[in-house]
Amino acid sequence: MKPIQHSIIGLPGTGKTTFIAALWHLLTSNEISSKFVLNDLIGDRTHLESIADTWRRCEEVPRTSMAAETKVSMYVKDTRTNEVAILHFPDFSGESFEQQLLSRSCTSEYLEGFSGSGGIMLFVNANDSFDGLSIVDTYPLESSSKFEGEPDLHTEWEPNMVPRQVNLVELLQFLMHPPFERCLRRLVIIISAWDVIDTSNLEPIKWLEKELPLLFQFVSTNKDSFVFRVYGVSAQGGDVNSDARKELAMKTPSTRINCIGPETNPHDLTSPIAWLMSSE
Ligand SMILES: Nc1nc2c(ncn2[C@@H]2O[C@H](COP(=O)(O)OP(=O)(O)O)[C@@H](O)[C@H]2O)c(=O)[nH]1
Ligand SMILES: [Mg+2]
Repeated sequence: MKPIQHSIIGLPGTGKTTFIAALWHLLTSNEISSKFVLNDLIGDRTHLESIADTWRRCEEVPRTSMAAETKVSMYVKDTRTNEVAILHFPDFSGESFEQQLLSRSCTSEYLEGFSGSGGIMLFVNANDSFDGLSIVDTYPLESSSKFEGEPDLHTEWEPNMVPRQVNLVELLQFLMHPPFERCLRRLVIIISAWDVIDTSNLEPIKWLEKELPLLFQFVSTNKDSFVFRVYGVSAQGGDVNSDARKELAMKTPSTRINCIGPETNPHDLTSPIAWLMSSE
């Protein structure tokens, strides 16, 4: 049996914890068929049970603080090949990625996560309408709130001063240089909160190309470092802080999940990970 560590990259609020919670529910409930199933229960499941419980109640999962970072493990069996694997996912806090961008250094645990044969899930949130605003867009706002001629006292750089896609490209670029091993990595880009997209047959890859063109261009051109797929995922099924919640709560929980992209059934959240594990 091979233990596989998949790594997760994503800034705060991009749907990482909600994805893991929905995945755990899907694997433990057997409500729908999926590309892989749970083979056995291993390890400490306290964190998984707790976030999946919240998810089942149609509530927002708690924010993952840096202190609450955990690695979760799932012992699964591929339903097509009967191969078994232990999947490890670190539920990193988004702030730890911001910290990495600020200090240009990472923890040994993060480095180790990229040393095996596992793939990467990179999260972006479709509900993030402010990304891509450039200094040209924000200048009128900023200049009206300042006295003319006032010097800009803010000199220290922070990740939120540039669009999030710039930070994501930077995080991927780190993986292409030592101490990370130079190799071809499988990467799935998960566009979370896909339910906010109102164009029903838009392909997730097209959304990425239009909304995050820098990230799209980066992964498309660095073919010797990344082979990628894009999925649109609604792990919650909708906005649980809106009127939609009542309707969501009446559904069989796993059917709230939507996963749009290559080779997937509509509710099968295991498809992106199954591709990370496959060798096709
Ligand atoms: N509409 C919608 N919102 C979502 C979905 N998944 C997550 N969110 C929201 O996105 C925010 C961040 O989610 P979370 O999983 O905590 O992100 P993390 O910080 O990356 O772990 C929360 O406000 C969630 O309610 C979804 O499928 N649909
Ligand atoms: Mg989180």
